Amino acid sequence: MRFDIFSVFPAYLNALQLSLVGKASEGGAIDIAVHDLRDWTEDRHRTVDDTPVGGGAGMVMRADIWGRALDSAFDIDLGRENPRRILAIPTPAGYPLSQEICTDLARNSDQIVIACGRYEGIDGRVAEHYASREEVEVFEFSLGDYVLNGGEVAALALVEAVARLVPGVIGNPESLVEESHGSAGLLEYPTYTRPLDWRGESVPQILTSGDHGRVARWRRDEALRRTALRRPDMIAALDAQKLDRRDRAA
Ligand code: 6GU
Repeated sequence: MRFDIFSVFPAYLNALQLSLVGKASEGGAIDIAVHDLRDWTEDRHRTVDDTPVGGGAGMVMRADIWGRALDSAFDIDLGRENPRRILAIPTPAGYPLSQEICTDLARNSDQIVIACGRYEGIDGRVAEHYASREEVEVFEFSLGDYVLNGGEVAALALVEAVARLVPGVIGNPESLVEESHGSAGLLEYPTYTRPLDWRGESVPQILTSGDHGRVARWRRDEALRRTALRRPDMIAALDAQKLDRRDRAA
């Protein structure tokens, strides 16, 4: 899996050299290239934006510059026939990013090109143009209902969420199964470690009982309670067939 990230603040993406994602890219399971959008400008001031047509506040990033930059990434030979290439554009006006989408991207895509906008965003023709090219799928995505100043933080989130699901990136695939937004459709239950007493707070006694059945039931109850409180939308979306009698009582 190859990631190409375009930004006017490429240093923002230095964090990708750290931690698990950094190790995976050193080890060769994934490839990450960060590009400075200004490398595709043609004027002395390396201008990437202009005023919005029709008026309004702020500046809009120019389609001509984005087009040259993105073409350079989509021209890269990925060493296989008909690779699946994604153009991911972070925007608060995008489709909500989800674990399901990240899983699909990790398993089934060959290249994710991320176009990080700043200012009032990227000229709308860029998304339209690449959506009309049959070798590219466009995915305009949002992290949630709040506004960031640019796409860089969202790009970091997308790369980390997808890269950890690419086969061979996480050492222990078990750690992928029971987490929040996994197949159970519930938030994850709380976890604890030693010391068993800390500042007058003790670890729930059931967890030290050695009774695996009761531990599993307690965890499921906690996951349900937490999800009902924090994410009532997820409770409403639960498949009633997957709930047992104890779930309903809780
Ligand atoms: Cl993906 N981009 C920006 N600029 N703001 C956001 C976002 C993305 N997701 C939530 N807010």
